Amino acid sequence: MSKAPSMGNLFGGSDFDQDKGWLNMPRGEIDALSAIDIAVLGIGCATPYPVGSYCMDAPDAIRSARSWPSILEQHDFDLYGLSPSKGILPDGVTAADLGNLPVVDHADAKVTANNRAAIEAAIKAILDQDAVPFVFGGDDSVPIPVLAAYGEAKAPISILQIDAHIDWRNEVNGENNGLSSNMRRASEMDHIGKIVQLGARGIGSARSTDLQDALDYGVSFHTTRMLKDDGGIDRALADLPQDTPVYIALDIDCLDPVVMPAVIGAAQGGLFYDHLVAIFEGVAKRAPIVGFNLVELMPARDVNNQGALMASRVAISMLGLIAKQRAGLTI
Ligand SMILES: [Mn+2]
Repeated sequence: MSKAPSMGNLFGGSDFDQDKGWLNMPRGEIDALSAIDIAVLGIGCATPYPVGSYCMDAPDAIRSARSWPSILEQHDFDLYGLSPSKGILPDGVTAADLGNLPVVDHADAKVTANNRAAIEAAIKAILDQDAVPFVFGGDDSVPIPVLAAYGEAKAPISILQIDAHIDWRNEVNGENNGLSSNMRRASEMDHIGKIVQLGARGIGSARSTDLQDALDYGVSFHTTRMLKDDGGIDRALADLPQDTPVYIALDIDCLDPVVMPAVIGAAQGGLFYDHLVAIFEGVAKRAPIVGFNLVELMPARDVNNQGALMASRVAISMLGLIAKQRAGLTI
């Protein structure tokens, strides 16, 4: 008996093929990526605060939001405009979904140390095989061990952070590696060079001393209000070193809560999808993208799957641009 198509299946639905990965990609194994350009990895948490990680189920929410069988081969107008394409990935570029790394959602110091070690080892394994790590978090503590994995071999690496919050707390209740501290920890890594941070707005966890420390380090900040000014995105990207490998750390709460309800701390006055597309394209024109994370999607707060669909769409835009770079195409 044939199964009647559901309304949900019309545009992806929720029942994608569990044997396949995000966007119906082939599944891959972390130690067997010899012919893979882009490696998708779900990492549900790294160093949660005692309240726990509220993003453990985000990777699967993103996968199931938009993963119908033919999607990778269909034309994407946001990526290719009116030039007929072979799909999101150009000829010769391959991607695989490695599934979810087994991490443990607990704030105990031994547990979080194990999480961070497992994450660092996994990302190192991906980098050693010359694939680009493409990470679905997880809360914003995930980028700390991800960035640690890059090491001196690839130095210097720039970071482009896009986030409503600057994440420069030294510690929160004794925890140094939590989601409020990722950019400060990154700034302490020898292989990290320039840090450009986009999208700060409203009142986050940052204290004035945190902002001052970041400015003293040399961070180039462009607040959401600055980005929305005429030419604001171009001015922001001009602060990113040309042709230096760049890691993109995207906290999905950079988006306005109107279009991204699925976050823990909704902050008014945020970015919209088109801003992110313009930022992504500008980066891809300027420097090779050597890694990407999308963190802080909180499915429990989602409304009509809108947040998961948005996260998936944003990630497709980044996937396509990294793929174009790997193929040597003009952005
Ligand atoms: Mn953040």
